[in-house]
Amino acid sequence: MKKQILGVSFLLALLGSAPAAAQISLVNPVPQKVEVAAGELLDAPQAWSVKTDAGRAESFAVKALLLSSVKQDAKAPFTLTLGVKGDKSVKKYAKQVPARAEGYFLQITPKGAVIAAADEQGLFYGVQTLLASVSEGKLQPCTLTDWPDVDFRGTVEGFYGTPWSHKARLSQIEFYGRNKMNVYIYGPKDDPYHRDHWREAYPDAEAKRIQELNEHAKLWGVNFYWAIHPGIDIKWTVEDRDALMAKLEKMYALGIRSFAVFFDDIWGEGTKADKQAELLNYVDDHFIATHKDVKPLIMCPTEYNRAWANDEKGYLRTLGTKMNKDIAIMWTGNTVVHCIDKESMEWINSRIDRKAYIWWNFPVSDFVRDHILLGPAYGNGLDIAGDMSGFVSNPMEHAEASKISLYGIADYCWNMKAYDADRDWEKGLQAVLPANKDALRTFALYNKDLGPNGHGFRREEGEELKPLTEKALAGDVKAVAELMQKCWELKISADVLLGDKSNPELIRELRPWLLQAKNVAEYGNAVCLMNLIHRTDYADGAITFEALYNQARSLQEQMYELENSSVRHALQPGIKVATKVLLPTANQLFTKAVDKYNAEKGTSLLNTADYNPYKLSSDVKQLALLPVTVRGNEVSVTPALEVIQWQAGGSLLIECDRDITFAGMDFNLGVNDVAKHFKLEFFQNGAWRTVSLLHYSADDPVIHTGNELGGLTASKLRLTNVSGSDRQVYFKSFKFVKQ
Ligand code: 14T
Repeated sequence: MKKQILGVSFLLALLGSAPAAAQISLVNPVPQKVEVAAGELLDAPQAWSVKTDAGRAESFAVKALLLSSVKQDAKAPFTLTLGVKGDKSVKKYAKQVPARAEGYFLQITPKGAVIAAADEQGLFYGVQTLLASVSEGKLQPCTLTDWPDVDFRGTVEGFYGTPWSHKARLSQIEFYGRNKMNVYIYGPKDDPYHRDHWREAYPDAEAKRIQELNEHAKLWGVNFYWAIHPGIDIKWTVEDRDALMAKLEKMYALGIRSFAVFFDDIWGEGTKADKQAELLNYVDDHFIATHKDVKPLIMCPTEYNRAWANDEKGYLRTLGTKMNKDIAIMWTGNTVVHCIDKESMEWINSRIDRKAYIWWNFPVSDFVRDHILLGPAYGNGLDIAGDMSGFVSNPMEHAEASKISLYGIADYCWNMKAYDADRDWEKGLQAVLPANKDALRTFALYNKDLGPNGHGFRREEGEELKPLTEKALAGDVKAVAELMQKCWELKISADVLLGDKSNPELIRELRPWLLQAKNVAEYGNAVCLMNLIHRTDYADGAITFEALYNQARSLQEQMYELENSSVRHALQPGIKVATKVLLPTANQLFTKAVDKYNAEKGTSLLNTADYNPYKLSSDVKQLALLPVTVRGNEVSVTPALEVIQWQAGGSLLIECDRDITFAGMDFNLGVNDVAKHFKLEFFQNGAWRTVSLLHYSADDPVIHTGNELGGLTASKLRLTNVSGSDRQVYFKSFKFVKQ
């Protein structure tokens, strides 16, 4: 008897063969069609004899078997028959092979297994499915037919900040192969040969590394796309066109066979649709088309999201009509960071006259570097597989940690209708850290949301705590005690992870947040106890309220100090953990307990929980949420990634809770000769006092303060656009130094 399951395993559970489903559930993505044969699970074979056509044995798909712990032995009774449609070895199964690119048919019986695929890539995926399903020493007799919903699936290393290390990239590529993603677009914003110095060839050492990545990608069935970002300073001249062609040819000579050209996040000359289309058509006709083994070109437009699209000027429609139809156009959705639904796909596809290639800005965190995003990948429509030409995620600079959500994204792209973000989150955590999955899960519960950010993109975090926190805040002591338990769990998980030896790179990435989680958990503990101390059933009287109060205050300070310490990664403004529910609840409980104590005892202990001495505010929208960060004596505002629309009269205000004596200050608005348009003032003895601004040279955008700043003491400063008109500037740096 055979029973049919489509992705979900509940049917099997009902019929009493749950272990079978467990075995198939090791496979990611969820296969399109599985028929599980009745009966016992088999023990995985120790060895198998591999049968293929002679030519096929050399295929990367067959070679992938060598990584398995199952040995190859021509005499082994368990046979493994592999082939691509048309091969003699799998002739008998021709009808079973799905007529879909990258599809495969897999049959497992007690005697052996057969994989018959639509193409080599499909054969590779059949092998991956088999390897995943034997990975726990058992084998499930079954018949499986599988293919991807979306043709191109993977990631774009497209974030600002520290690019991934070579080792991290190698590991990513393997992960993509195992989880059936076939695209890795190399486009780190801070690789100079990708963007700032796009015309220049890579030095030998870098070229060699790219070559190695590309070779590695071939072994894992991943198309390595090399992206170039010429838009910042391109001139629409023959010279620049030739410079672009020459660079592409150079990359081709290194072995690269897939290419992308990005025009995002630029302004001025580079943004013209007709010029971009003309250039890319030239590249398409004279480079892509003339090299027969090159994949279709991908481009990222300047108006890459709906909020930025100017329908009247018709940038997108120009690309749609003028640019060759085989060039894919990337798209981030309704805004820069947004989930994708049917309606938004229809909107963009009708303008670009082709299916958009989705660039999903999740789990990227380059605009909220004080958070780490370990939550599930949810929110995209499950009915849009047919509306897109590809789907890539832009991940975090924390490569290992990104795998948690990438695991789910791989599944989403492959089998969209069956996608279940929460199930995949569990499986992803297991895949990333099998040795300490539970600890990682607990920790990840408090590292999902991004906090307030300019893109307005938020994630669920701590929903499961809400029933408890609401009761705790209403004075329910049992709930407070339970909340304290949660804090303990968080602290334990952080300690366990800090001691993990199974994935050192993951722990290195998580380290700032792990240390902060311990502070948050201890703080939560102290605060809960402050609310329980009067209850003899919870506290024995040995600990005083004052001691707990002092501990909580100290931890507030420690959290702040850790946030501004060298524990942080480069460019990381702070270290935020549990900011959506747990920490705000702890802060409220702190205030509540202190107020109550003050009222009872007639004391006046400080009841405020916010320890940050610096406050930034601004009526310039894009500046209002930027964190203020401290390193030693240097206080700075986190740079913005985007062009700032600084309206006439708009200002930036930084307030400190005490007086500071200034030693120096400079900032960079990315534009030459703009100092004259701004006024800098300091609040001293109840009045605003202006300090002069100057550039050291005409071609240096950095703005310095006049000598009168040195030694000046003030508690706030403000910078105002006094030019009388709106200004477009960058916000590349802003810092002052205390004495
Ligand atoms: F190319 C685009 F699709 C894209 O998303 N570009 C960048 C990307 O490199 C970055 O990682 C991502 C998240 O910060 O968003 C884009 O970067 C921005 C976004 C802005 F809204 C840069 C400037 C912006 F104003």
